[in-house]
Amino acid sequence: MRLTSIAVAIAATFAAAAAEAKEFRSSDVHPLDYPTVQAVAYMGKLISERTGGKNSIKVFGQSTLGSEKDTIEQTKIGALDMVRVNVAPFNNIVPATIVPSLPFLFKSTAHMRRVLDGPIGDEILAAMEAQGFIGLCFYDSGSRSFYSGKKAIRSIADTKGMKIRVQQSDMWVAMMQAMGANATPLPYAEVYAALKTGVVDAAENNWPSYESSRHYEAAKIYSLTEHSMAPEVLVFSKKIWDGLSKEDQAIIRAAAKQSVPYMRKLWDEREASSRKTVEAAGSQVISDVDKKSFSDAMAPVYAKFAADPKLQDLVKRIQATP
Ligand code: GTR
Repeated sequence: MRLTSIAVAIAATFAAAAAEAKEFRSSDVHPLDYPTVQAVAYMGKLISERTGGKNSIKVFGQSTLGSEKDTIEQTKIGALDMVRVNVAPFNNIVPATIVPSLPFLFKSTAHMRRVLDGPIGDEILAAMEAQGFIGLCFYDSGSRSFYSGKKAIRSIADTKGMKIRVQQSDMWVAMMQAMGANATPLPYAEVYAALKTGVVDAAENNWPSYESSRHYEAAKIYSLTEHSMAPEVLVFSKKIWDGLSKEDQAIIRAAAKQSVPYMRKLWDEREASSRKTVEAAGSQVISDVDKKSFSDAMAPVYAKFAADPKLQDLVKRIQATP
């Protein structure tokens, strides 16, 4: 009798656990070997270990679930559990995300990491909640620079009149306008064709994206303007989050934070190897760039997009961070 009731109790426990078992779906625009995708997969491994296999993550790469803008919307309504995107497509939704996207804001990779790892980073992540997103962590995205098949970009005189693809953000459009360019906002998956067919004259990105997207085949001149260090961000759907136990939430938060150093190691390696790959394939790297000609022209962008006192304060605190 006793044994039977114990067996029944055990079976019931297993059934409950199985019923609750969750495989969170996470979206990314990059291929499966890219550092952001690898980091979220690593985070999934930690979650699975810490929940005895109950919870896990499946990452869908290469925009298979949609563009960043679309997958952010899916995450908001709870059709998708998680999404890893750049902060840029969040700029129009969560104003605080504009700040780390601003041109020439961070002084170095170390500075950017110090800021985002500290209270300022946590404040920006927390600002996402009011819009339906649990901001889990930032990942590195290096510096973004221009590339074109048509000409080298050495100063702001060169961007005048160019058609340049940007991410889907009003701040990014304004940044290009301040450089005298015509901004064309496009989803990432459409950039290769846009470069090939001449819909745009140039795009801009970091080394790993320039390489893994094969944009280097269509635009061989990479000019080291390093105009923005807009980081990546990983968010969870608040709609789904609110239905999770406190314990599961804590496990997810901790695993996300722990995936950051893992990602950075992969990132540093990938930045170096991507640069080598594209140079070996014939990309020309322009390093005699007059960055000051660009940064001097950015005042109107700050004036318009960081005008809110809260954002101004964030900018000041970032600038004052050693
Ligand atoms: C990459 C970033 C993507 C996406 C892409 C783009 O560097 O990792 O999330 O923002 O740039 O330019 O659309």
